Amino acid sequence: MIKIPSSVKETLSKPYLLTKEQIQFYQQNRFIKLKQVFDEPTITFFNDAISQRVSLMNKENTPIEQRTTYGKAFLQLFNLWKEDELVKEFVFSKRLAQIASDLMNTSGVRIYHDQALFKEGGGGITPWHADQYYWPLETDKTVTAWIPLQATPLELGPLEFSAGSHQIVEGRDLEIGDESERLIQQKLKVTNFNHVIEAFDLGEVSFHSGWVFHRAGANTTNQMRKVMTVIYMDKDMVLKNPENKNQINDWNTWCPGAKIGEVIDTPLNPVI
Ligand SMILES: O=C(O)CCC(=O)C(=O)O
Repeated sequence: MIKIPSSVKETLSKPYLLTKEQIQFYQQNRFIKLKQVFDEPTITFFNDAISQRVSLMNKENTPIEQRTTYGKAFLQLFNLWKEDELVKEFVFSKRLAQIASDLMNTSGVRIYHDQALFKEGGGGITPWHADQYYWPLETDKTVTAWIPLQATPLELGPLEFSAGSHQIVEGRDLEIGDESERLIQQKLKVTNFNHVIEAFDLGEVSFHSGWVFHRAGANTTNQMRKVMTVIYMDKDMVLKNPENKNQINDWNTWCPGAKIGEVIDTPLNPVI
């Protein structure tokens, strides 16, 4: 069995100190990109581990041109931490969880779930959307760590943000697809929110909250854009009455057994 090198283990738990300005930036814009969250050996090690797990879990075999816009955006595999002890160490990284908690100003965070999002060579755009439309969660204290497993230039389709757009309510109720891309883009055009489209260095990680609008460009290369994500919520997050079929599905899938009006404290949602 492959073991995680001790220096990589240390990196996963080493604190990453945020400045007051960085926390303020996140609070205002509801996203932040942080450089050097992980070093090269850590990314290389988990690129291998996560890629292997994705290969084992992936069941998509429809040719890309025959898929929907959502299907063209990425291969999407969930809760790798349940399947793989190595990947679990990464998803349960105290360094990442501490950043998530500090940005949201909570006393701790729980895992909502994790996802690998592998945009294939020739893969399409990820349409504009806000994640929390899918989540039966009472407050906006939610954040996704988006962790590229390689340096990610614009050609690979890095994540893009509409800075501060969590203030817009219109468009929140749209599923990811052609309509969300068109309507949200139209809406954002007539606002002053900055559309941030930047490459990611190796080891750079972004954090975005549940209601901020974001998208990604197409992957115009013939190389996979490999990304791991971890979705955190406030450790005191309460389950709300689901408002749509996606939220019912999320309840059954990511926090089965949780009760409406109570803190979500199931075996799938450990405090990190
Ligand atoms: O990786 C992508 O293309 C999209 C990611 C995303 O929308 C998310 O992590 O919330």
